[in-house]
Amino acid sequence: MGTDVEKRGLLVLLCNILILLSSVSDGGAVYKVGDSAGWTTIANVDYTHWALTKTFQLGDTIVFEYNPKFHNVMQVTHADYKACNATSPISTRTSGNDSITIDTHGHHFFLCGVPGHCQAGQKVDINVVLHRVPEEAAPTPSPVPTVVPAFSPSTAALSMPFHKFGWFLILVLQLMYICGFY
Ligand SMILES: [Cu+2]
Repeated sequence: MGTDVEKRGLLVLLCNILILLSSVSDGGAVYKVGDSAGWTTIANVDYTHWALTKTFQLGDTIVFEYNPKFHNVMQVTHADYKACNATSPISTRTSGNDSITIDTHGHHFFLCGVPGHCQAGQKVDINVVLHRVPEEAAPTPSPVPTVVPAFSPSTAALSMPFHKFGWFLILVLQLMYICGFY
């Protein structure tokens, strides 16, 4: 009986290590803004709607793909986002293929600084929430510490970007554990 308990304990430990490893090493999901249309004004993409269909998490990468002759990417404040003000951006990108890794919670506002483009809808709000709770009232500027839960992959699945292979391993290990394989 003693060895059985040891093995089960080892298994739980292994699962926890897997959870930690996958949450640390996983680069996160990659989202191309506007999907196949990319970052443009001609395709009439509703970027607000596009962003709302995604669940952004810490470590996710946002890719802006566009023709740099006609567009750019500026990260701006909420006020400048609302006003389509491109005169005082936080940062500007002009490569035509810009990858931005989101590593803080809250809203990240982007717009195209070419005159008229933001007004035409070329603006997007990337909002990273810790949990899917309504918090439209106030964006959170300070980063919220990520809590690594104890052995509970089912709840962790809702809050962590997981590598699919890591999840598969955990699932298999859990099944083996439940079925008394060990
Ligand atoms: Cu533009």
